[in-house]
Amino acid sequence: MSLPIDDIRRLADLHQKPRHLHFQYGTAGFRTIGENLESVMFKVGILAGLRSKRLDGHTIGVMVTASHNPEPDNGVKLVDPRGEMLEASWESHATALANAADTDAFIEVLKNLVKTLKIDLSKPSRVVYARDTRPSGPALVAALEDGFTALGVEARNAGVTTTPILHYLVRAINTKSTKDTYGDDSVEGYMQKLSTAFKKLVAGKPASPPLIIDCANGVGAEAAATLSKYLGESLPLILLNTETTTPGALNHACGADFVKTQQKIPPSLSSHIKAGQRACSLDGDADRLMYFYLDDRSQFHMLDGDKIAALVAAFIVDLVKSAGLENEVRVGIVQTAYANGGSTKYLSERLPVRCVPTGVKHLHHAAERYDVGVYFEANGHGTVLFSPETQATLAEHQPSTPAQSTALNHLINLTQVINQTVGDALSDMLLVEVVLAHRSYSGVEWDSLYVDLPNRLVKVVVPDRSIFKTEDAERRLVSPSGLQARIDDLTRKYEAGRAFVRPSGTEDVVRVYAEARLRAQADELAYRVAGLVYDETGGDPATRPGEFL
Ligand code: NG1
Ligand code: ZN
Repeated sequence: MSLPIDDIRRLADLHQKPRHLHFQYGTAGFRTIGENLESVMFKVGILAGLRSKRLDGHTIGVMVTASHNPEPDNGVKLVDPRGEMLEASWESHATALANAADTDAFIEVLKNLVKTLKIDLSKPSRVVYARDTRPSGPALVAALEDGFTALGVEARNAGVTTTPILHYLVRAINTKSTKDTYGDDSVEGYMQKLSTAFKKLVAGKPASPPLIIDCANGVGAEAAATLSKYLGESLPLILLNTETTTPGALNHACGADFVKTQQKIPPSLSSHIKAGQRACSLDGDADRLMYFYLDDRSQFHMLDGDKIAALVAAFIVDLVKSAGLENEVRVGIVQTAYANGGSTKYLSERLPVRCVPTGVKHLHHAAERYDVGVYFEANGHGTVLFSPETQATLAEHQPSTPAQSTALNHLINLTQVINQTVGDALSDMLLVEVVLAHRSYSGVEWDSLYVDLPNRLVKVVVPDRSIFKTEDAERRLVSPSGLQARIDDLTRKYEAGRAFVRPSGTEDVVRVYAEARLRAQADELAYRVAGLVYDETGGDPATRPGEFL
C-alpha cells in the first residue's frame, strides 16, 4: 500500500508554508504566533497518523495549545500511546516535515520517512486531538483535520480540554480492556477517577477552608468547574479568572507563569484573598500549578514546584515507611538547575536527588528509574511516577497491622489521584490538598519546610543563541569559551551565590538564573551575568540587561 498522494497533494496545496519561517519541534512541540502555524498543523495531522501506523494502530494524541504563552501564540505537540511526550527521535522528523518548502518537497520528505522508518501503510491510524481556548484554535484544528483526512486517519475530537486530560485520554484509550486499564476514556472517567481517589484519601479529615483557583482565563476554568461538581463538599473551590472568551485575557497578568516569574499575586486576586488563605494558579493549558498565600502583613509567599515536590515526597516516604515497605520501595526526586538551592539542600538531606536538563522528557525519563519518582520543575510542572513493579508490590503486599493497611491504601489511592502521564495542575492540586489535610498544614507550615534562596531569572536576546552550549545538566557553559570562568569569578563574590546560563528551548533567548543569600544580591548577580552574556555576544541594544525580567 502506498501513500494517498493525490489526496495529500490536493489538501497540502491549501496549507502552504509561509516562505520566510523556520519551524522547530522543541521541548514544547511547535510553538509560535498562531496565524503562522496552519501548514504545520496540516503536516502534524499526517505525521500523527504515520506514528500511529508505525506503532501498530495505537492511538496518538495531538494537543493544540501554547500553554502559558500570550494569546496570539499557539502550538502543537504529539502524545505517545502511554500518554507520554513524543519519542525524541521523531522530533527531527516533525521538524523536517514542517520545513518542507512546498507540496512537492513535503511529499518527498513523507516518502522518505515511510521508507526509512519502515512504516506499514496498511496498518490503521488512530488519533485523539484537543485544543485549548485560544481564538486561533478552531482554524488550526481545521488544518489538522485536513491532515487526518489526507491520510485517512480515524480521528477522535476531544474538543476543548486541558493538556493533561488529553494525555489521560490517550493512555485510557490505549489501555482499554487490558490489565493496565487507566480509567474510562472520557472526561467523566478522568473526573470520576481523580475525585473518587481524593475523597477516599481525605475521608475523616476536617473539611478544608475553600481554595481559590486562578484559572488564567484558560481551559483550566472549564475543567476546574467540572471537577468542582465531582468533588462537592470534599473540597470547596472558588474559581477566579475564568474569562475564557474575553479577548486578550488568557495568561494576562494571571496564571502560574505570571506568579512564578513576577513573584507576586495576580492583581485580579487581591480583593478576594484573605490573610492566610491558600490559593493556586493554573497556566493556560492547566499543566502547571503554583500555590501561594498572603501572611498577616500581606506579604506574598510563593509555594512553587520545588515546594510541592518537598511536600509530596516527604509524605510519600512517610507512607511507604508506615506501610512497612521501606526496603522494597525507593522514593527519589528529579529536579532541573532551576530548582531553588534551598529545596535541593532540604531534599538531598532526605532522599536521592538527580538534576537533569530542562524539559519534561528529561525529568520524566529520570523519574521512571526510581520505584517512586517525584519530579517537578520550579515553574510548577510535574508529577509522581509509580513504576509498574511498585504498583504490583502495592497490590500484593499483605499488611501486618491496621496502621500498615491504612498507609498501603493511601498509597494505592495516591496512584489514582495522580495523573502519571504528565504534569497536571488539577491532579497536582488534589495531591497537595491531600497532604495538607493529612499533615494539618496551612500554607505557613508548608512554606516553613525550608527557606527559598532569593533568585532572579532574566532573559537576554542575542543574535545567535546556538553558540551557547552547556554541560552538567545545563549548569555550566562549555561555549562560548571563557564565559563560564567569568561567571564563576563573579558568582564567588556572592554569599550562597549560584548562577547559570542556557539557551531557551522554547524562545529565541538566552536565560540567566541567579540566586544568593539576599534579594538584592540575587538581582545584582543575575544582571551582572546577563551583562557578561550581552558583552560576549553584542546583544540587541533594544534589550540591554537590566531592562527586562
Ligand atoms: P525553556 O524556554 O527551554 O527555558 C521553558 C521552561 C521549562 C519548560 C519548557 C516547556 C523555565 C525556565 N523554562 O523552557 O521549564 O517548562 O518551557 O514548556 O521555566
Ligand atoms: Zn502549560
